[in-house]
Amino acid sequence: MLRALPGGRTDEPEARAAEILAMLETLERKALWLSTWMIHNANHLRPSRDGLKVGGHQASSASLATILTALYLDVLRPQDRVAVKPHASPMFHALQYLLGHQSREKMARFRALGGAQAYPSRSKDGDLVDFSTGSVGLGVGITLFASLVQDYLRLHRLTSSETAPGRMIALVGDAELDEGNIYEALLEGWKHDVRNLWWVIDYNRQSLDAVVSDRLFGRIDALFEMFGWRVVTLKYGRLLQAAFARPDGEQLREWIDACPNSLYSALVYKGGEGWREHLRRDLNRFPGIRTILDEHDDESLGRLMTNLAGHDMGSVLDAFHAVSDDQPTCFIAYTIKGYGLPFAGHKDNHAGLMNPEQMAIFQKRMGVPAGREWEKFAGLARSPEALAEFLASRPLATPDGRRHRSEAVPVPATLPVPRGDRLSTQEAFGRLLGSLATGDTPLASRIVTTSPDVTVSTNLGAWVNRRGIFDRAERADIFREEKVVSAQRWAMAPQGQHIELGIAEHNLFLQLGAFGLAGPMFGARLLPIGTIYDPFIKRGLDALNYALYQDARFILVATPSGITLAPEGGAHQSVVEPLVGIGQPGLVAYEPAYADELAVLLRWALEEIQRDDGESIYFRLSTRPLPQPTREIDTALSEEIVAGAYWLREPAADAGLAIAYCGALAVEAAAARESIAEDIPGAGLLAITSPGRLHREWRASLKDGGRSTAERLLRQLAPGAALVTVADSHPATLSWLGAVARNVVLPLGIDRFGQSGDIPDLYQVYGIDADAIVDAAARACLRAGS
Ligand SMILES: Cc1ncc(C[n+]2csc(CCOP(=O)(O)OP(=O)(O)O)c2C)c(N)n1
Ligand SMILES: [Mg+2]
Repeated sequence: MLRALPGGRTDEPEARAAEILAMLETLERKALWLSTWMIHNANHLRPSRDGLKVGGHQASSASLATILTALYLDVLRPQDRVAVKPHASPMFHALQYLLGHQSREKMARFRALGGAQAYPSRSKDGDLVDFSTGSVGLGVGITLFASLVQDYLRLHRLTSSETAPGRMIALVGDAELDEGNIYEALLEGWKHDVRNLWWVIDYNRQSLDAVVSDRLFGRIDALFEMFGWRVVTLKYGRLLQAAFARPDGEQLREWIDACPNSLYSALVYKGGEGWREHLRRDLNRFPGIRTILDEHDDESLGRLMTNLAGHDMGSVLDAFHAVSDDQPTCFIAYTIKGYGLPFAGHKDNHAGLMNPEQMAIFQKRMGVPAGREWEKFAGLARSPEALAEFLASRPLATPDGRRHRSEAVPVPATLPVPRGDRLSTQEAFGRLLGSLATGDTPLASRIVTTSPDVTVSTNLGAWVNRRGIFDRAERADIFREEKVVSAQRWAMAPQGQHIELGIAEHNLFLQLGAFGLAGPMFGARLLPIGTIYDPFIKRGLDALNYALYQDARFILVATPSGITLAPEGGAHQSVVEPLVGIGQPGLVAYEPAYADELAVLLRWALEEIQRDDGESIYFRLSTRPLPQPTREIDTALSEEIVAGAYWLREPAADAGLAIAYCGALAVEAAAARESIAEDIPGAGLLAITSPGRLHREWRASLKDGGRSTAERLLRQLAPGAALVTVADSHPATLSWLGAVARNVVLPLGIDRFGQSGDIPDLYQVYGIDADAIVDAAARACLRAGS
């Protein structure tokens, strides 16, 4: 047997190897105790103020005790990055505590404000956590995209190739494999030939509700192999293997292999007596089995029958250390949910908590003296000095090298404004990126774009033609070589700066999330820009939220949008996305109308995503060409554009009406203002570039007593003036503006599914054309006057 040695060396003397194994087994025992105690303390000992169950997952943590101990205390190197199964958080924190990177106070405050988080969190738990997890499936998927980012950085020579690449590792619950995003990621990863990826499946055959189907896992290994992965199955531990090698031992193996998941789980729970009863019934005719049964008392029989390889430190270490190449590897580790705890194997144990009596028995069994529950080494067979020395020798003993700071990429003071009589914001975006692509600037070299098969239709073509598509290998553009005329040049090379994804929006957001963490995770900052059709943000919304929860920084360009996309019809016309833009933490949304606004905003966004306290940016763009204003944007105006609003037409002093619009409705809003000029002279025309930014600033001002941009602008109107708001999205996007300076608001927008049509028809049917605005203005003025 290959012995586990620090850093995977196998040439040290046997005795040393055995000592390391024993140390790891000892510390695994302590980690199991601490994780269980942490949850017990939170639920039974910490005073409750609200009567809520605090929760925590003792069984799920125990399931990964051996694997996590092996990884964190032996296998991992500083450059490796891990997504830990969310409900193994306590076990993860316990191991960090043993390594000296987590405090006792934070563990004692597990799931309390400021304490260790319920699920590992990059932003809340700090440097210990590589990838946040919580929404199952996403932590798994992002490791794949992170491996692609690592390769991208190395091939672009943005990070050193002197150290070996890190392994991107996901610890995966078996029921987590029901999440479809995992398969979307697998497929994409295969296309991009990802490397250095390990997915370790905690095959405890249980989900939250039940025992998982026996049939599923018959398929899993074949599935991974189909995608070019190596599959390593860790099924039986050394005790069971020794039993199988005895006379009639094969019968025992066959019996376990044929044992349905639910029976195996039930017997794990029942213990030795249950095993004996079933084995006697089924295998008593084999003398070798009778001998085995006679030799084992109930307790040791239970230990034998649950000796799965995922709880056998030697087997786990062997499997991990045996992988020395970069082929993606799936480890299927057979484990037991709640291993070593009284509810092991019980189908209802997912949220189960040991009661105080069970805990007292467990404490005794673990040899932990009362009052010394939080101590690192209390009750262990080894001396504290030897254990401390061992821990200090581990590759992850120092926390260095897990989080990097990277230099900011300089952004020019202005970007050239795309010119033209009529331009859409989407066209302007394509031209802005196209012109950035021509420059040999640090900025251009750090931009990376990506799109789920809508590169061309979101206008990234000019950028891609100039900067190329990323691929590990050089691949020619065959159409070009064959002299077939096309506007798109799609040569692929390791220097390419665009990642072409298949149509899976979850993958887009996981890819943006991974690119957006390149700085802190790998030490080289990238400025990611992803394009998508606006309505399909919903398709990947959880992955977007997940990327932002980790404070990944990127620019999302969503185009086309709204019913303005007219003939494409209701399935493609977005309605609620601007509300996501307002409500989504970590994201600031903009919906500019004009090319010059977008030039200001894109420049600002490239800086904002680099600021320590910055955020990611979402641009909602349109394909509708609009006549462009002739103006120079000065500093004051560009500040207002970034702040979220400015007067396109200033209101007269004490005007009784203003029309506030977003994006492409600039045309209708201006036309409506013209047509009411005679009846209501001096009405203001308020361009809203960012409802979300305005809203947030307004709310903050209510606390700090300052005056927000929205209030400053709206106070230019007469007190109680009428305000018509109009947006190609749900009316709630802007209706709140009425509360800022107590205007009488009449909100127009879309609150039904769209349909095919042209812009005049659709704007009329959905009540956002100039006539509807005029009508609304009249009604709002009446209400304001009454
Ligand atoms: C997207 C999502 N849906 C539902 C849940 C609730 N949930 C948490 S754990 C879990 C079951 C996980 O089972 P498995 O992955 O096998 O983990 P283990 O058996 O190790 O606890 C579920 C449904 C979740 N966290 N995320
Ligand atoms: Mg499970």
